[in-house]
Amino acid sequence: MRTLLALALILTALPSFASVNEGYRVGRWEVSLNPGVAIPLGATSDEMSNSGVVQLVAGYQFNEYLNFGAELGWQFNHRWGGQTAGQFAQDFDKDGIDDRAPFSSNIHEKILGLSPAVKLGQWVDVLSYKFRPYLTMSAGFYHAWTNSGTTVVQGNDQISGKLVGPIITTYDTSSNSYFGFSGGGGLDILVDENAAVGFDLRYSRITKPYEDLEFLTPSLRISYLF
Ligand SMILES: [Ca+2]
Repeated sequence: MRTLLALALILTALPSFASVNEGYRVGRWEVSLNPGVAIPLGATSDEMSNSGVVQLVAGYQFNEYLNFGAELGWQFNHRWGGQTAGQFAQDFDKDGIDDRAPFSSNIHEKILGLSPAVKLGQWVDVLSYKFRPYLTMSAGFYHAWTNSGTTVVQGNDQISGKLVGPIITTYDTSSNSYFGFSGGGGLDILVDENAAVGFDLRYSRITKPYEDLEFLTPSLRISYLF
């Protein structure tokens, strides 16, 4: 009887021993595709629209907490437009105060980011599911492109109330590199030994010489673990 009880205990314990050694934890690679939206924040929201974004993240699971790798992010369509502030600030009526008039454009900015990335989080069991809440940080290289085109300022200035424009300004194509960083967090849910889904929310800042660009990026996460 005692032997049977011991055997039963060992058998019930086996699955949990097995789960400790399951491959999704340590010593494996994780590749994630994160489709989402890059939403301009603060002054950046005066200059450009939201853009779709796709992040490709690859990392190695060094221990139960630390995943380290690299990420590639592609913001593929921020259309310039909003209010004349930041890099578009102008004093139309020459009264010494920058005006805030509406502007639109046919210029699109595309931004590619490439950075080493660290992810900190641990898988936890909740009911019969495995979740991993995590924090993530990255810092690295960003490159921004714009097509040639025009901006058109036209409308009532928010400060003076006077009608401004139309004022048409022509821009050449541009291509520049910057330093930037991002940080945030998210949640993975294991749906298979090799697959997880979840969501990610992060803040990113690209340091330009005359101003910084700031974005909030919510995205979905689809991960393959191998
Ligand atoms: Ca003015």
